Amino acid sequence: MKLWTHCSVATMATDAAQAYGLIEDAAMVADGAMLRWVGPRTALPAELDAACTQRHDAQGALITPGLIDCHTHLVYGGDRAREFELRLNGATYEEIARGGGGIASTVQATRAASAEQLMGQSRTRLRQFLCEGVTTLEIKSGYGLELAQERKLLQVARALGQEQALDVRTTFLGAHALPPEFAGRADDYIDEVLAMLPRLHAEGLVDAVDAFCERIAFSPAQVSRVFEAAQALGLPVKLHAEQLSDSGGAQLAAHFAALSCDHLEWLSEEGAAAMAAAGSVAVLLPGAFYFLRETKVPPIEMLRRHGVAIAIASDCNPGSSPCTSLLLMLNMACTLFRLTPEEALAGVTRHAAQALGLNDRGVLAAGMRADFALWDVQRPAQLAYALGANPCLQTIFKGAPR
Ligand code: DI6
Ligand code: FE
Repeated sequence: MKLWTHCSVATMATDAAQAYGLIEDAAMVADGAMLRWVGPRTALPAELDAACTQRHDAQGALITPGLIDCHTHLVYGGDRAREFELRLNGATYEEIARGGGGIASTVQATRAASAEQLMGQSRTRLRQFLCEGVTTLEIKSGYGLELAQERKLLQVARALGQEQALDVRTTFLGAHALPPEFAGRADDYIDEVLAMLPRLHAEGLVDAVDAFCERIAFSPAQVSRVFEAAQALGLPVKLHAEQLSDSGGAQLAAHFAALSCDHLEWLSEEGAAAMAAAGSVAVLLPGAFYFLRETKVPPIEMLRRHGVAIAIASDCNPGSSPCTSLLLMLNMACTLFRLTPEEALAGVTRHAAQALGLNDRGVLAAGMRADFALWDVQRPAQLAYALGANPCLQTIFKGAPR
């Protein structure tokens, strides 16, 4: 067993009296990949102390759960710097999408890239997340939009999880955009998505199913067909909902007991109530809000009032959030959306785990995974406060330093 002392631990446990579940002068014991004991050092049972063969002095570091990014499109080809220029010359994200740019241009670049090229480009991005204490990261497909191409993306995502010391969760986002070969035939493309899903699932490539419900993407009726297919396979669903307009996506997703609804700038009261009843997490993406220079802030107060859990994610993607820093998202969740630093940190730990349907992480407590990060800060709020600093000293994944 391994022991860490001379640290304070933000456990993020909900039953704790202290903000952040903070324990000053804490001790943590890991047994293999799991935590055996977390508490005040003075309360550590003597026999556990004696059983620890490896002892680590954390030198006063703050320890938090390993960070969890529950919404990324990390695997893609090319970039969209040209589109960034177009937008700065007056074009809007929606106009570019309708003109065949936007997601479609990334689809073209992604299809043209080999698995090795995608792996290289995506690994570079992933390493930046790893440097900031991320131990679990979700990756969506959705830039292939045909069976072999979606398979390529999901295989690259799985391979990244295998070669790097973190957990990658994969999400099939076949219903992300209409591929050019299906122009004007969205329902036919949904048929295609329904054909892809069971095959990719049978290959062990799919942990969850997502869709983009928006006037520039798919209608609630079309998303509904995808979700029915997911449900029939026993796969959990989540939805890109109410990002640019209110299309009732949150209610639809809640009807399918979605793990999460993501974006939510235009969420209605009915949508929030439905999410609360279904236990769906609200995943907020301040990077996309910032990068698209949106002005409509997600209804935070409404989410709080309905008791909807809030997670924060990077949405790492080439078009609306070319971002590889979850720490920066913590800051933006506070400055742009007015979350408290404690809510923001819960958003990349406990609630992010919930948004992925994982109940063995996101909180530091006995029986949970020994995934945690050591930070060179005195107080947890410093993680959300700094812009562009990376105070991560070390990350422990499944009980081992990486
Ligand atoms: N919403 C987003 O913000 C990303 N996907 C989605 O459905 C953007 C994807 C892109 O522009 O490439
Ligand atoms: Fe997204």
